[in-house]
Amino acid sequence: MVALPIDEIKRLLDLHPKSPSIRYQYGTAGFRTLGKVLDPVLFRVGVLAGLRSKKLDGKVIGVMVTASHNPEPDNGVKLVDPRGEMLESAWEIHATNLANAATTDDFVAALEDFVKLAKIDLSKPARVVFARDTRPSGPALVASLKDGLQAIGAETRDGGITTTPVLHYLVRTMNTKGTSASYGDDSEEGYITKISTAFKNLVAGKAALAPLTIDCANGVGAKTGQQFQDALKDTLPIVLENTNGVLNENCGADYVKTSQKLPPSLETVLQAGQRACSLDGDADRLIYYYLDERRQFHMLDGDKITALTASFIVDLVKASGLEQKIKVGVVQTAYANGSSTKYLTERLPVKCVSTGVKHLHHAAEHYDVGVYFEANGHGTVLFSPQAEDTIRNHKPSTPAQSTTQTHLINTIDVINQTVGDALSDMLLVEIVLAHKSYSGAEWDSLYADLPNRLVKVVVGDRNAFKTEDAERRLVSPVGLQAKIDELVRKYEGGRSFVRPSGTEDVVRVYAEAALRPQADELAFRVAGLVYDEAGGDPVNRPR
Ligand code: G16
Repeated sequence: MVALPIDEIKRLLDLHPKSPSIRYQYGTAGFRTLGKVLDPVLFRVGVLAGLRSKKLDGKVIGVMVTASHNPEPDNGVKLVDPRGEMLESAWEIHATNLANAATTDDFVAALEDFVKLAKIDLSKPARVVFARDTRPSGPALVASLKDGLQAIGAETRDGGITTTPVLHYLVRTMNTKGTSASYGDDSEEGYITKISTAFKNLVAGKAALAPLTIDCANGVGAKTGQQFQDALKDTLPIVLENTNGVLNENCGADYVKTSQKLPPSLETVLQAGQRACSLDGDADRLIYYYLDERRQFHMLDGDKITALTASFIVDLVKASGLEQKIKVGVVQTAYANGSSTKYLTERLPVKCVSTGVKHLHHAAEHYDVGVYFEANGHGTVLFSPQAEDTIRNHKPSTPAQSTTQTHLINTIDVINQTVGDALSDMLLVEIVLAHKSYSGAEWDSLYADLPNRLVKVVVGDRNAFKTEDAERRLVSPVGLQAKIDELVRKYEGGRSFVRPSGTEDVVRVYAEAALRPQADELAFRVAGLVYDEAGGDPVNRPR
């Protein structure tokens, strides 16, 4: 029986002490808080990643160091399972327990208990690939992660500075290398080549694409965007903006979605009628927009991306003669605009799940082709292995069917199915716009969004907020939902819900209504109810 290398773990753990006053939580997208307090967490995550790999017989596990859309001083870390999906949720609680073990002895005891409980065979190898975004706190956190990986004896690969979706891609390609399920070459170049080749195939013969401006949120997407720029050249002229200022400040997908306006830095850059898009800090979210002739801003968010891409795939499936064999479905969250849900349910099966890619991804796996995008622009399209086989092995009966079958195959390759990927999603959008000859305005006119508003409320303890019905209703604090219901009834087309964020120490309030002033008023009144109930300085905020 191989035992845990306790002495080595203790020696290295002592270099990364935990402050007793901080409580960490593995949330919607891993651990996320101020970068300067994450050092002990990274070490422990390194050990856990090694154990996860051993549990899965030495399959490669990914670790991404990022806080995505959060402000620059924040950082975070999340684990990626072998097919490139998020860590199995049953392990999240163990991640939280290990992160919070107070002393070296507590950590070792928790580790030993966990190894027994999870029946981990320590003689198995551990293989881990990690990467980070551009945050200043990244290098020190990666050093701590490496100590954790060394302590558990993991074989490691450093993916360097790259986007979250590239890291997910690396995990999947490393695990499928040389098998019939191979997902591509296991390198960043392999990722760029696979996606850009499929893109070029899909737009070949279409009218030349107008230049596309990308707001890179001053994040790592600028680097990968540049790689696509080099690979695509004139096929898609790309203009990169916000490439090296303060991360996510007054720019990026979250800024645009939440404030519903253009990043100020694009005001002088963007021409009327021209389309542009924003990535977030680690390039896994995408929001499009354009200015009309009066230079009025129009946003094309994750819901609009769903409507556009799902209908394109449905059309290709039909035109290939596969309509009876392949069913396309959609997954959304409570944040989906009511108009989008109405539009989509009239055409396709639609499921609503809790916020967080892991929930959407799993629900999408139940369809032959599952299209999932959160309204915030985080999402992708999943083809089940059977659907993919059916598409690839289909015998078309006409030349037209053969062409669309090839389009479908290229569409599969342009999409990063491991996780939401802003740049791959962006190329998918560009393909659909090219095929349908749509301008931003034509895409926008698929349906009209209900006016909506998203606000944050700072509360003493966000964990006091518990929800049900895919986060559409509050069960705790008791009585608050009834007050929200009473308010909502007063607004035509009103809808509002409240949920604790899993990535920031706040409670989020969403509201929509038939008219803009009403949506704003409803959001602020519901926020007022939340503040009266629980507002205050967060008890757990690290300083
Ligand atoms: C993460 C998750 C998303 C989620 C978002 C906001 O995105 O991956 O699924 O929608 O957080 O979550 P919450 O409302 O719980 O804070 P990102 O882009 O920040 O990694």
